[in-house]
Parts: sequence; C-alpha cells; structure tokens
Amino acid sequence: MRIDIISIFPEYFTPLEVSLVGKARERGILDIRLHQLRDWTHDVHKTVDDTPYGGGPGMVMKPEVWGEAIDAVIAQGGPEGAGLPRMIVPTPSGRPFTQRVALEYAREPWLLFTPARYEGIDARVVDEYRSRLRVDEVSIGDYVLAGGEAAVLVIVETVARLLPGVIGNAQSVADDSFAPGPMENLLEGPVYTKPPVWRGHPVPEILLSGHHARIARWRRDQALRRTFEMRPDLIARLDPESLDERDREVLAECRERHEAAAFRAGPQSMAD
Ligand code: 6GU
Repeated sequence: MRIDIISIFPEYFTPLEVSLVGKARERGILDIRLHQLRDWTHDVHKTVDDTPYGGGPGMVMKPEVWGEAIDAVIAQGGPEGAGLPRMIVPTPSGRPFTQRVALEYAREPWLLFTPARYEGIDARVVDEYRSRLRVDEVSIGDYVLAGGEAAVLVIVETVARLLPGVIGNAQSVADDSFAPGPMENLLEGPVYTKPPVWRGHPVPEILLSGHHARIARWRRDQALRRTFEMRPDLIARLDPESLDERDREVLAECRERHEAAAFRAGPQSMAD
C-alpha cells in the first residue's frame, strides 16, 4: 500500500518509523511518503493560511497551495495499476472513523491524507477533488485536536495492522473488538500471563485448566460483562441473532445487578 501525507508538520510523523508500522515499511508492505505543504507556496513567508471570509476566529488554509500540492502528489503516480488515490481529509466535522472504515481503507492501493491546522482548509478544495477522486472527510472521535496530524497517525496505524503480513497472527485481527464477526461490538476481556500469582492476585483458574471450549466461553462471558459496564451503547447495538442462550443469561445477570445497584442509589436514578 502507498500512503502520501501532505502536512505543514511532516516531522510529526516520525512515530511511523517505529514498531509495527516501521517494520511494515522496512519490509516493503507500506510505502509512506511525507510532503511539506509549504513547498508549494510561492511567497517568501511560505504562507498557507488567511483570514476567514464572513469573519470569525482563527485562520483558514488557502486553497491554492493545497491544490498545487495535491495535483503534484497525484501526478507522481501511485502503485502499478492503482489509478488515483483515495483522499482522506481528517476533520472533527467528518464521518466517524471506525474499524469498518479501516477495513475498507486496507483494501485500497493508494491513500492520500491532507491533515489541516488552524480552522481547516477552504471548503472548495474538497469540492474540487470530489469531482476527481473519492474523498472522505473523517473524524476520529467527538473531541477537537489542534490539527489533523494526530488523527492521521491513528488512522495509518489502524489500517497498517490490517494489511496482509503485517501482524503475524491473523487470528488477533479476526478477534478485534470492532471487526465484523463473532466479536463484533464486544470489548475484549482481561488478559493474563505468568506468574500464576502476582502480589496475591491469582490468574483465573479456568485459564490454567486447558479446557479450550470452556476457556472460550469464559472469555465471551467476560467480554459481555465488560461491554455492558463500559459501553452500554454497544450492547444496545448487538444483533439478537448473534447471541446464544448463555450470552442472554450473562446479559440478564448484568441487567439484574445494574437494576439492583440503581435501586440502592435511589429512585431518581431508576430511569436508565
Ligand atoms: Cl480528524 N481532526 C481534528 N482536528 N480534530 C479531531 C479529529 C480530526 N477527529 C476528532 N477530533
């Protein structure tokens, strides 16, 4: 996979030289190319921003410099037979980036990221490239970053670990909390390693039993309980068809304990 990133802070991306992503690059699975946006300015100050039309706080990134930069990167051409890149514009006002979206990106031969600083990029840039490329405006969560660079790191790492050959164990990708499949919309439960007792805390006995089927069932119970506790919104989204009898039993227990706790907290809290 080829990834181009255009930013006024290419040095922000040194973490992509490390660990899993760094290894994928060394092994030629990932070809990441960084570009300094200011290389496409023409004034001595290398200006990339200007005041917003209509007034308001902050600055807006100028369309001309982004246009020249994106055209130049596209003109370099991507991998053999890739055609044009899919353009990803990180913005807090974009569609949510999810594991599903990451799986989609992992099937693309060429991605182009355009992280912005300030209040964002003049909206005509997205309008222009929408007519030429597939353009996604994506957000990584309901909070506001100082710029899109950190979001690009998040997206690239999420996508990179899905590429064939990047993770040794394909099962660990299949078991991901948000991956389509049996664990879809379930958080992973606790994990343990040696020693069997640490500071008086034993590892749950079942994990030492060697009963693979019972261990799998125990792990699923833990996943259901943890999801109920941490992400009730995900429980509400579970497909009833994906739940077996034991799943329903575990969730019923969670609800009973939850109701009992709410009752003890007083009738005001009984609404949820
Ligand atoms: Cl993609 N960019 C910025 N600046 N803030 C964000 C974001 C992106 N996603 C969540 N917050």
